[in-house]
Amino acid sequence: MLIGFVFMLGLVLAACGGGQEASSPSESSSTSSSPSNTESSNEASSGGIGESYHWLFVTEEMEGQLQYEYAAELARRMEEKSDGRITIDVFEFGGLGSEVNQVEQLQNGVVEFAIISPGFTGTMVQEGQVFALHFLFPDDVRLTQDILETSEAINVHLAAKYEEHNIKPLYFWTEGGTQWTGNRELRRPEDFRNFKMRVQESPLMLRSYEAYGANPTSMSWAELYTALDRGVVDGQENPIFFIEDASFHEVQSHMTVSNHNNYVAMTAVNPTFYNNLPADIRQIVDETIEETKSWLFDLQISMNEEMLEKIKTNTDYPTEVIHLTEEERQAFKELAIPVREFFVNEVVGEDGKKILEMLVEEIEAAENR
Ligand code: 6CS
Repeated sequence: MLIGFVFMLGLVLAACGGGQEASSPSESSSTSSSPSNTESSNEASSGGIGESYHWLFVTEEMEGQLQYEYAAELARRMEEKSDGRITIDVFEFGGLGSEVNQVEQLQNGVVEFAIISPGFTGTMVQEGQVFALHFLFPDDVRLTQDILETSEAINVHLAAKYEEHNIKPLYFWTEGGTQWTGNRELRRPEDFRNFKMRVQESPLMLRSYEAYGANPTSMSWAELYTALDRGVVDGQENPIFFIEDASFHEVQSHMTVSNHNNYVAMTAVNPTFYNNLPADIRQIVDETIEETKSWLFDLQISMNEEMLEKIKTNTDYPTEVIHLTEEERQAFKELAIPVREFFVNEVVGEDGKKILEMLVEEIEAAENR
C-alpha cells in the first residue's frame, strides 16, 4: 500500500509538474494564455478553441464500486461533451493514500476532483458531521436524495463551511441506506454493549455508537477487512453494495438491514481550479454533473438490490440477514436523538446549530409532502 502510494504520488507530481498535458490549479494562468496552446493550464481564462484540459479525479472506492464507476462516467461524458478537450484520470482508492490524504490533495490542488465521504472530514469541517446523525434522514432513499438536492441547509450553508476549507462541493448524493454487519446478531441496542465498532474519522460517529453502549474506533476501510477477520473490530456500517464488494460479509456472521442512516458522499472540486475555469468549460462540468444524477441514482439502487440478493444466496460465506422491524428501529432511534444535542452543544457553534435546525425542518416538510 505504501509503495503503491509513493509510486502513484510520484506519477501525479510528475504529471502536475512536468507533463505536457496535466497541470495543477496552482500553476500560473500565464501558461495557458495563448490560444494556440492546445495543452494549457487548468487556469486558462480564455477557453479558446483548441485548449485542452487534463484533470485528476480521486475516489474512495475501487473499480466496480459506485464512486469509481460514477467518476469514470463523469470523465467519459465530459470528454465526449468537450470533443476530447477535457480528459480526466480517475483514481481508484489506495493509489493516492488514505481517504484523509485524498481530502488534503484536493485542498492543495494536487487533484482537481474528488468524491469525499463527509465522515473523513469530521475532524476539520465539524458541521459536515451532521450526516453522521442516525435516524435524521428518512429511510426512503429517493426522498433522501431529493432532500440532498434541494436542501438550502446543505447546498448553501454547509457547502459554505466546506469552502472555508478549500473544498467546493458540487453535488451531495446518497450511496444507499447504511447497514450493520457484525460477528454477532445486532438487533437491539443491548447487542452493541462493548461491541468494537469501526467507523470513519468522525468524532460524532464515535459518539453515535457510544450512545448504544458500543466501543467504537476510527480506521480507514483499507484496513477493515483484516481488522474484521482478526477480531480487531467486531463490526462496521456501510451500504450493502459496499459490504458485498469489499467482502466484509465473508468475515462477518450477521448483517442487519437497519437503515439507521443514509450514506452520503459529495462530488467536490478544488475551488481555485473551478473558479478559474473558462465559462464554457465550467458549464460542461456543471451540465455533466446535472445530467448524470439520475444515472447515478439508478446505479446505486440496482447495485444495492443486486448485492443484497448476492449476500443472501451466498452459500460459501453464509451471512444471516436481519431486517429490523419499525419497533426495533425505534429502540435505536430513542438513543440516537439525544446525540443531536451533543452535536449542537459540544461539536458545532451557532452556524452548525442553524444548519441542523434548518435541515430538520426541510426533512419534515419533505416527509409531509
Ligand atoms: O467505509 C468506508 O470508509 C467506505 N465506504 C464507502 C461506501 N465508500 C468509501 C468509504 O471510504
